[in-house]
Order: sequence, then structure tokens, then C-alpha cells
Amino acid sequence: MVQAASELSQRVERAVSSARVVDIHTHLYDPSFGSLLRWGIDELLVYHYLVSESFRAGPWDYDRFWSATTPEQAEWIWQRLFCDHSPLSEAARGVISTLNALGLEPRSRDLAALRQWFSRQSPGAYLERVLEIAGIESVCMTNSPFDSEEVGYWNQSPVRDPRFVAALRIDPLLLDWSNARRTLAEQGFQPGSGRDKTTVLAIRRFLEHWSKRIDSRYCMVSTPPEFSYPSDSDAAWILEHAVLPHCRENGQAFALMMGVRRAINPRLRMAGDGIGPGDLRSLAALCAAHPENRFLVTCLSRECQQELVVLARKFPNLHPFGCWWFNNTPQLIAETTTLRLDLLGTSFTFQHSDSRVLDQLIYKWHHSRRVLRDCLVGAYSRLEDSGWRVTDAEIGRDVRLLLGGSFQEFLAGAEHPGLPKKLAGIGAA
Ligand code: HDL
Ligand code: ZN
Repeated sequence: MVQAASELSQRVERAVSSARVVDIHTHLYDPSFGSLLRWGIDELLVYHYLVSESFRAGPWDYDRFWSATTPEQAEWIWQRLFCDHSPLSEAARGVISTLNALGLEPRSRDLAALRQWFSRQSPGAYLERVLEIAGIESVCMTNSPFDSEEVGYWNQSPVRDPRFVAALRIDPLLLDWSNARRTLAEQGFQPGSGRDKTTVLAIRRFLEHWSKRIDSRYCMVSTPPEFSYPSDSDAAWILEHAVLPHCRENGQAFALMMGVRRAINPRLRMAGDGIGPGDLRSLAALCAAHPENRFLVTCLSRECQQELVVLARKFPNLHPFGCWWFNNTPQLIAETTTLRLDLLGTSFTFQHSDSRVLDQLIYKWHHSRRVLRDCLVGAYSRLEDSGWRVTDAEIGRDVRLLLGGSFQEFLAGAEHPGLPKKLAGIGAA
């Protein structure tokens, strides 16, 4: 008997809304990193997504905006995107969702009252409240050994909150080697003069030091559309000779975020990045040439999504994740997730939040869970039409896989460098 769509929707809703999320990529920091962990209404409003949107709604006075204080910038954005216009964009609507979930009334448009409320929150209790409302089990941070402010906190050996998992971010190492080599030297890792063994050893010692120091779950880099492999670029050489061997021998997956064009409008600063199609032939070449490495991959261009999914069908060491940045809209999350369910089942990670402000976890996961529910209702309805009815336990299992379980299974394999031991012997004789 085909269950009523509403009954199925309720069953899926229960599973999706109650599941705890492993958020595999954010820009949040462990609370012991002090002001690096941003939260509150002004930080929500000066989110770089809203900065770029606010410039579309008001005079393009870059210097005046950047010379203003954070509260002044927040007021500029509040006025333009929430008072003068309807907060229709995903990021603007997100602020509304977050405020409502906290029991506040944004329609009063009373920014002063909102600020009053946030000023009365104690950081520790507020953190717990946000993680509870958003249903978070853990978040992966973005930890850069090239960020001197962050390195300062690591040097104080902070007491860590286990829910904030480290991830080593190495963009400068691959994309700006001439400057990165100076950082390595300053930190006591002496690279050679060229592409030589001394340089490889210095980079590997650097990666090993930081991976162990922060206890990272994976290494990550974002790449421009021009990134290609194999190639004669520094990135390809460092990847081949240092980063991928490091990852194999230290149980680290390698995360690749493809297709970002940095600073196409530098006057918007962090809000000034654009997109371009990543070269997925390079991804295929990486997966084929390094079958013992595990690649976590997300693409910024919509037109790359199908090719990424097809490559995941070809390479078991490739794990697609998330609806990154400009893909993080209900329409594109639904399109990408349906494509992935149809071609990969549950062997991918549905979403990551990319949150930069703690409170964003609330709206990013509230919005995404609703889309996931609808995608799964469609998938289970089609499955039922074919004569298979899933149990509530199976729905719960599938949801947990999509919200971090598949990611954890994928990484668990990375802890056994090379092929799983029992397979390693095959053909070894
Ligand atoms: O490179 C990245 O990790 C991106 O997520 C950028 O940080 C980007 O600015 C962002 O916040 N996207 O959501
Ligand atoms: Zn990010």
C-alpha cells in the first residue's frame, strides 16, 4: 500500500530534524580562540555575503564603508537589505531565520533592541544554545598555519572543545609558494632553493608538525579554475611530492574546493571572490594516479556538479561534499542533492555550512534540512513506486550518513594508509 505522501513526509521530517550534524567545513573557531569565534547580530550583518549584496542596494562608496566601524557597517547593511528592501536573498533571509529561532522579533526592525538582547548573552551559554538549536554534533574548522593571529592562539596550547575539529588549510603552500616558503623558513622548516629533496622534506615536516599539533582530520585547499594536474606548476609539484604522500602516511584525507577566482573585485575584500569552472580532468587524473589517497571534493560552479558526481562513480577514493558558497541556495541544493542521490545513493556528504559566524549554524542548517527532507521524500516516493518501502530505522540511517556519517566512514579508511591491510596482500607474492 503506497503510504500517503504526507505520512512519508512526516517520517522523513522526524529523521532529518532530529539528526545531529557533523558540519565538515566551517570558518568557526574553538571558543578558546577568543574573538576569532565571531557571534552576534553585528557579525551576522557584516557577513561578506551581505556586504556584497548591500553594495547593490546603496552607493558604491567602498572607502566610506571600509573606514566605518563594524556597528556602522552593520547599520548600513541592516538599512539597505532589511529596511529599504525585503530580505529575500538566502543570506539575508538567514538572519531572519536565526533571529526567529532565538525567539526574537526582527520585524520590529529595531536593531538597537536586537543589540541589547545579544549584549546580555553570556558567550558560553549562548554557544551551547546555538549548537543545540542547530542540532550540531561537531564542526570542522579552517585552520591555517599561515595565519599569524591563529598561530598565536595555537602557541598558547589552548584547551580544546572536542566539538570543534581541526582541519589544516594550506592554500598558500600550493598557490603562493614563493611567499609560503618564507613562512616555512620563519617557522624553522628550511626549504631548499628549488624543487629538490630538501624542499620536499621541509614541506613534509611542516605538514606533519601542524597536522599533529592541531590534530587535523584532513588537509584542504581551494583552487582556481586554472588549477591543472599533471602540470609544471608549483601546486602540482608540491601536491605530488609532499602533500599527497603526507596525507597517505598520516591518515589525512585531502580536501579540494575547486573553481574559485579570488579577488575579482578586490575593493570588496573578502566579498570580492568570483567563480569559474574547475578542470575536473585534473581531479580524475589525481584520483587515478593516487588510488591510496582519499579526496573530499566540492565544486563552486553549478556546471561542474554532474561531472563531479560521475567521477565519484568512477573513483571510490573520491567523496563529493556540500553545496558550496554560491551553490548554497534552496534551488541549487535541491538540484545537486537529487542528482547525487540518483547517482551515488548515500555515498556523499549532503552539505557543509561554511559558517563564519557561530549563529549562522542555526539558519544554514535549518534551511538545508528542509531541502534535504524534500529531496528524500521524493527519492523514497520513487523507491516506493518501484516496490520498496523504507523503515523509520532505515530513513534514520540514511539521514545520518548524509549528515556526516558517510564522511566519517570515508575518513576512517584514510587511517589505514594504502589499501586496507587484508587487501594489501593480494598479488603481493
Ligand atoms: O575558501 C573557502 O573556504 C570559502 O568557503 C571562502 O571562505 C568563502 O569566503 C566563503 O566563506 N564561502 O562560503
Ligand atoms: Zn569555506
